[in-house]
Amino acid sequence: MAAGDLKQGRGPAEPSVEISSNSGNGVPDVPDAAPTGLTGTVVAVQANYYWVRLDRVPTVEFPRRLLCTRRARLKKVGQRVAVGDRVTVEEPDWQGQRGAIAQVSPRRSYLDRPPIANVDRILLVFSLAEPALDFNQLSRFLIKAESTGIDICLCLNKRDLVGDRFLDTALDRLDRWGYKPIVTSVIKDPSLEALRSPLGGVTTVVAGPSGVGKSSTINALIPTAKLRVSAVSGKLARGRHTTRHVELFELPGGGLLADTPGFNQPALRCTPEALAGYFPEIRDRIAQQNCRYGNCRHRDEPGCAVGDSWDRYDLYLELLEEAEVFEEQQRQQVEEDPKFKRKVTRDGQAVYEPRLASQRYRRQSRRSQHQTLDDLVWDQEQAELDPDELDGEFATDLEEPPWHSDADR
Ligand SMILES: Nc1nc2c(ncn2[C@@H]2O[C@H](COP(=O)(O)OP(=O)(O)OP(=O)(O)O)[C@@H](O)[C@H]2O)c(=O)[nH]1
Ligand SMILES: [Mg+2]
Ligand SMILES: [Zn+2]
Repeated sequence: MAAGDLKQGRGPAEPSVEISSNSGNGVPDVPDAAPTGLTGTVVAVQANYYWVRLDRVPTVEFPRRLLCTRRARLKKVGQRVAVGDRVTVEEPDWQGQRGAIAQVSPRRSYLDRPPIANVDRILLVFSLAEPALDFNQLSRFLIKAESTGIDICLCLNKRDLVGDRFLDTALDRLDRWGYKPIVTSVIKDPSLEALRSPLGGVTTVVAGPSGVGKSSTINALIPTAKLRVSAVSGKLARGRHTTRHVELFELPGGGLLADTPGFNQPALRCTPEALAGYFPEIRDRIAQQNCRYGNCRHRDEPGCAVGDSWDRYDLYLELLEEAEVFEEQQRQQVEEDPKFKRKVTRDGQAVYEPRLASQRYRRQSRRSQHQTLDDLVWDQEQAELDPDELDGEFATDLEEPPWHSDADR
């Protein structure tokens, strides 16, 4: 049985899916919310109200959570508030358990599905059986998670359903990919000791296919979370765009966890250049020796340091082809669209920017921009979005991963 740990090292991040270190949310770049004021973390959003968990309260009798509104000034500047945001709270009404968010700190990271700020880690849960471990699917989830630039902790659950031999073979294979998963059984060993250290003190999003035990895992770690556990494993509710609520639950020893609904096939949309950085095997080989040509796609180029003698090589080729098709489609689509213009950045990357248009157009087009140009176009108009439109809830789509990364624009 292998004790898990975190994957080492990162590849070059692709700009379009890179998690921004700045908020891009209209807040000046200050280290953190005012040190003298009341500070806390937004743990849930309900319509225009935000539940803030305060870092500390003046006396123990005071409530630790306040239901807050957002100051009109923040609304005016288009400052959105998301779950995970670090905020300063003013005018606390301790008896009524109310307050007002006066300031939002710059975000370290931002995921847009579900919308959560300051995520430190993705806990990727797969089950060893029921549903059966599908290495191809696991690989796609891993690569999608890698593309966010956020740390990944891989967990293989339902240990009780498989024998030692099966487990060892799976662990060997994942080791060759560069991952050392944590092996759990919520049913047999609900203490989940091995997960406490990687999850302690950080904000983690739990993701993975349906029925693998994500909600069960959170319930075992945080009994007060009381998340719904699906009776029939692996069955997805019918229908697309089901709206769900996102909430951060606090671990008894510190640290925050968010559940997400299961998805079965994440769509990877990235450039061919970025793809290689999402494979630890490629990163490791390149760290030891560079390919002869800087723009090597590691297919069959002369002087390639990566080669073809590794387990996921065929998958890499498959995804490379998908990435090339995706890139070409995006290029054609954008070039034919008079609403966008092509620009080349200082580091030679082609980016597409919306041409200036009327306020009316900008509002109407925002959603379609996101769907079609998601990973390619910087959404410079985010600040103009109605801030209450999406806060705290997210649309799910069976072809989309729940933790799709949207570079914080
Ligand atoms: N045998 C076994 N069953 C488990 C284990 N963990 C969870 N389950 C069962 O697996 C089923 C699915 O668990 P959930 O926690 O709802 O799975 P989920 O990943 O949250 O699923 P979605 O919400 O659909 O994405 C439930 O019937 C659980 O009781 C485990 O370690 N072993
Ligand atoms: Mg669940
Ligand atoms: Zn190469």
